[in-house]
Amino acid sequence: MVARSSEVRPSAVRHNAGAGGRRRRGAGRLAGLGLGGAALLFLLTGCDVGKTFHGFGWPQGGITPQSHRMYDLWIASCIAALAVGVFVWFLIFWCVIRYRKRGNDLPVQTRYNMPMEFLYTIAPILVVSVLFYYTAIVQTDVNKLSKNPDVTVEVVAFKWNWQFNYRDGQGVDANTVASTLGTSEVIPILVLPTGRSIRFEETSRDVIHSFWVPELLFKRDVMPGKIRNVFEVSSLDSEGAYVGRCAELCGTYHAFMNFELRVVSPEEYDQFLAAKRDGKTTQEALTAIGEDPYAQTTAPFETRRTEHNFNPDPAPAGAGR
Ligand SMILES: [Cu+2]
Repeated sequence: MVARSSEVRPSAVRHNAGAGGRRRRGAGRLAGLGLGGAALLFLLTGCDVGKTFHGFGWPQGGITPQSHRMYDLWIASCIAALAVGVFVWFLIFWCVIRYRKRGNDLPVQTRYNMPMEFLYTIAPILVVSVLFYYTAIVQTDVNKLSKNPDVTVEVVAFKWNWQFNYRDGQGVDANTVASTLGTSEVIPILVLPTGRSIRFEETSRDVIHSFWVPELLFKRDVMPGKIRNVFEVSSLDSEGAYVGRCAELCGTYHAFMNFELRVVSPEEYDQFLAAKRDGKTTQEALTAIGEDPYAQTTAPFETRRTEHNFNPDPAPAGAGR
C-alpha cells in the first residue's frame, strides 16, 4: 500500500493537483458569476431598491425631474458604498480566518506588498473620482438656468411671511403682473402649473431666509440686498398642495413662516393669472378655477400680537427716551 503510493508518478500527482485547481477555479468563477448576476439584478431594479430601503434615508416623492435625479444619485451612491462595504467585510473575515494563530511562532513583523499598496492607494481615488463625476453632473443639472423659462416667479421673504410676484420676464428689471402677499391671517399660496419650466428668483427684505418646499427636495437661501438667488425646475410633475417653509433661522416666528405651493394644470394656471390680473384676490382667483381658496397643508399661527403689545413704545429707536 505504502510502496504503491510512493510509486505514483510525478505526472499523476501534477494531474491530480491540476484537477483540484480547475475545480477551485470553476467554483470561483461560479461564485463570481453569481455575485455579478446579483449585482446586475440589484442595479436593474434600482428604483425598487430605493423604495425597499425607504430611500436609504433620502426623502421620497419628489415632484420635479431634478429631485428624481438627486434621489437616483443618492440611491446609486448608497448601493456603491454597500458593495464596497460588503467587500471590505469579506476581506476582514477572510484575513481573520486565513491568518489566524496556528502556533507559537511570532509571524513576520515587517512585510510589504507593492501590488496591495498600489491597490489601496488607487482604489479610493477611483471611488472618489466616480462619486465626484456623477455628483458634478447632477449638481450642474440642478443649478442649470434656461434662457427663457415658461414661468418666472419672484419670491420675496420678510419677517415673517412671504410675497410671491408673478413676473413678465427675468431679473430685477422685469415687471410684476400679479402678486400674492401672506399675512398673519392668511397663508400665502404660490400657484404654479404642471409641465412648464419655472424660475424662482429670490430676494429678502430684511435677514436671510430660505425657500424650501420639501417635495422639490431642494431649498435655497433668500438673501437681502443685491444678491438675487435664482434656481429653476424644468417642470412640476404632479398637481396638488405642498407645504413650504422657511429653512433658515430668521427670528422669533421663523418656525411659523409657512406657505403653500399649489400645483394646478396649465389651463387652470392661465385662468388663475388672468383673474389675478383682473384685480381679483388670490382667494377669489383660486375659487374661480375650482381650487380650495385657503391653504390645506398648514394653518396661520397665533401671533399674540395686539395693538397693545406689539409696539408699546411708539418712539423710534434711539430717540433718547
Ligand atoms: Cu425666515
